[in-house]
Amino acid sequence: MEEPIIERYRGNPILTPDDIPYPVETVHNAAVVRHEGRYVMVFRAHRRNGRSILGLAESEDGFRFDPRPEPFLLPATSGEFAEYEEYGVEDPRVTCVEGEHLITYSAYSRHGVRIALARTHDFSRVERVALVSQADMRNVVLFPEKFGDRYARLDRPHSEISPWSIWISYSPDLVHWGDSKVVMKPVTYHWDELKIGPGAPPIRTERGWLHLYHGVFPTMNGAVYRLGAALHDLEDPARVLGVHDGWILQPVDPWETTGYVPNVVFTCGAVPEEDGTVKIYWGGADRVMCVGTASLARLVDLCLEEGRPPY
Ligand code: M1P
Repeated sequence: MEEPIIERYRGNPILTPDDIPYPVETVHNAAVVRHEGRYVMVFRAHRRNGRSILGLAESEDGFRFDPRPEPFLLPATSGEFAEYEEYGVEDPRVTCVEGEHLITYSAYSRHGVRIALARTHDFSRVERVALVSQADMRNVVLFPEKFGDRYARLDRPHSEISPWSIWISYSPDLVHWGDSKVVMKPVTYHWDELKIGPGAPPIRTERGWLHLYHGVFPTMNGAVYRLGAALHDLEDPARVLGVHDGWILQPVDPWETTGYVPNVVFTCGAVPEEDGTVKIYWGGADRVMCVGTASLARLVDLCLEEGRPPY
């Protein structure tokens, strides 16, 4: 039998609502980064009112996480963010750029969903920077390096004419974004035909930026969320060198097929290791957190050798 592309950790799920020392119904869609020799996870959690907050957990080995006693980021109740976070904060991504950890997350309100940006140096103090998109936008991931003097991000705006595609945008200051271009689209009658969205912040490899994204297929039994891989040019990240034609992970384990939303694996973070592997983190059925390990070289090969054009 062929080796799985992602080897699931035998101890999955690695974090569940029962592990959290304050009341939550879910622990999912977490960003994970390394900070001062430890793994830091920023996760989304539903409260019993159905609205989300962000929590934080830490780990020595990337597998066993200890949650902090208090939430990390609650929806703002005053200031310019409050009006746009009224319904909750969701799906964080953390990218370390020039020594600071930048957090993008979805801010939900009666006005729709838009992206907010916050920053932290130590994961204790967190400072909101700006709302960096209009509605409706979800799933924004920053590249960990600048291109010339500009930051870059992958976006997921929504339009009825070109639904749920992945775009790229640039900024001189992290606040004002533009020069947007479409880079990848869902493919008809394919595992990611309904929608795609940026997943983990891109990882630099010798052959390109590896981007792990999610793709959605509509079935008679509801949507199925899977993970895929794409490779972007190192110098010009708007150029997609290849997209692996198949998925790299699909819901299989019981905590992926059943939960808050069934049949979902959804990534917001992956940590490259010195031995050429990458730890990929995903939410299972929007309820628990899971992790698996893959070879970076194999993921890149899949994009280049078993790839399809981006659209
Ligand atoms: O329920 C599955 C996912 O649905 C949304 O994802 P997308 O933006 O791709 O539609 C989000 O609500 C996400 O949090 C959730 O996991």
